[in-house]
Amino acid sequence: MSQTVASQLIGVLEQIGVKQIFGLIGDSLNPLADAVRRSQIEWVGVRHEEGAALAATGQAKLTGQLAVCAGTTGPGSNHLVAGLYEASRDHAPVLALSGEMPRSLRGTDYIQTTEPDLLFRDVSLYTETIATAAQAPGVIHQAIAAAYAGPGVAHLTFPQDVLSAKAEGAMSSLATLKPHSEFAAAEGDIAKIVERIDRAGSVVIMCGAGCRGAADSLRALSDRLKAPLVHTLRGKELMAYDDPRWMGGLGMIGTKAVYHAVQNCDLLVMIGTDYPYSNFLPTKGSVIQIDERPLVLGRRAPTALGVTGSARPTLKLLLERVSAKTDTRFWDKVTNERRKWDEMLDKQCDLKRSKDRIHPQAVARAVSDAARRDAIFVLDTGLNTLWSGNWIRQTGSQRIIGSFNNAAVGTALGQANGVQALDRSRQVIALTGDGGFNMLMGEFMTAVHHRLPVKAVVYNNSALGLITLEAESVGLVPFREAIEFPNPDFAALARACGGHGFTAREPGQLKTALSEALAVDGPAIVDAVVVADEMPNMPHIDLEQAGHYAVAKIKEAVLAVTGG
Ligand SMILES: Cc1ncc(C[n+]2csc(CCOP(=O)(O)OP(=O)(O)O)c2C)c(N)n1
Ligand SMILES: [Mg+2]
Repeated sequence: MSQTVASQLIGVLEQIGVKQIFGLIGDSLNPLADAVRRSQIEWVGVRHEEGAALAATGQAKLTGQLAVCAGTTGPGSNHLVAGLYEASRDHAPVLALSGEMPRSLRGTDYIQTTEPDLLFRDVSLYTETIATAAQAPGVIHQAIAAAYAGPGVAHLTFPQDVLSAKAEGAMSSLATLKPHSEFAAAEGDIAKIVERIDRAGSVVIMCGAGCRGAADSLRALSDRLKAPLVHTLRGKELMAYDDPRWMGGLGMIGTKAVYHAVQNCDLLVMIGTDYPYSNFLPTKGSVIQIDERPLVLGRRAPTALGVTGSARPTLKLLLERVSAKTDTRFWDKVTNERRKWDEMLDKQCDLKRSKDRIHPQAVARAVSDAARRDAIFVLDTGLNTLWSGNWIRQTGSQRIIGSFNNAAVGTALGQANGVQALDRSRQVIALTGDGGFNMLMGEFMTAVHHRLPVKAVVYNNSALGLITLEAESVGLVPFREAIEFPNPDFAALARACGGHGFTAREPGQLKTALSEALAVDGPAIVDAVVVADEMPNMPHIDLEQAGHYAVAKIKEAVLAVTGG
């Protein structure tokens, strides 16, 4: 049988190391599925295309390698878009494939008509419709190159008749389709950084996701400069929580010790981070930023020196050059404050805090304590991000991914499925709010279907919890009818789907529910019923906001008494 465009595409993906395609089959994708059927690539059929995009994104975020998802004509592909924003915002290389009606029907307002290149324009670095077989090799190459170059999303639309057409030509440059290499900062820039570091009294090093692989150099630099290491949420996973240099995070998912360190140091060195919350960054003092992306330099804080370079090789050069510092007073102060903060965290997550109610912090800490040393945590968005982000104590060999730039609710389970599909023996734990879990609950069936032993821990507060807080923080009365909702019995749901279900309603049940869930062979849900009105910590106390809380609390109390 002669090669079709579909089999040519699948052949290319196989050769560059793609192992799975996440998708939901339909008319126009039939020729593609037929090519997958005859290949080494596994087709992972999902229940909702957003789940496919999220699964591919989860893989790409974790590995930095191209991952692939597919949706069929019109509505099928439309469903991919929301999930793809995860890849676009977190710079993960994903190739999205849309099936499309045969070319002869285009432009006639036929059923399921869309303009995929328009629809995918915003989320993609590259989007193209392949109109002829001869065009396919070049355009497929360009799409994958674009996904890696961003990194980000590339999108291709294949009309059904093009997919099944006889292939023309071949792709010649597969070897170039890979993640870009790291590069060190230029010699002149290194000299400027060294000069500023040598001149500074206290130095703080802020580490983002771009520091992956550079933990040893960061430790050495921290020791040499007596400089606390602080991190963004995406950087949290890089070192163990109990490394004395790893002082904690900056921001709402962070500590007061770190906030003070960042505000009071003489020099903040930001490496591999585009940390967006400027109000937590110094307004005075001096900032140096080192990043591979020239575009991100200096845009979040007044920055005295911006340098392009990858973290690992640049740190190695700096280590050879910076002078050692001996004064540990700043370091000691931060360490001291950090110890106090950690003690406070321990108290807040103590299961004995209440007899009959589970505080959400205790859920995060219990998951963290029970997880394997190389587990992968996938966090969802909401109040639950604060609980998971602040109370998980990472080992340094665990991974933590989430929706940290897109901040989308309902993204954890789909991403967890993709990550689990890479290695079914690795422990993957999705930590999600009940609102988030409800959104793509059907993806639990994807896990059951494909024997993906994902564990989903649901913080069940019967509410879109963060929205209560958001309303209160601007002085509004939370609109309870819009915020609260009923839940199914998640444990029963898990069992109805063919998975395992566990419930914890009281503190005494939490550890057993978790350990049983982590011990079972297949996918499981832990329904953790938590206190709904828990207040998060405010490492950065904003008095104006605190005032708004008070106003809202009073308004609420009045409503409760007067009945509105
Ligand atoms: C897709 C999406 N829809 C809506 C929002 C706005 N939003 C942010 S947090 C949140 C509440 C999430 O509720 P839940 O999953 O129950 O988590 P909780 O805050 O209760 O822990 C909402 C609706 C969003 N960020 N993403
Ligand atoms: Mg909730």
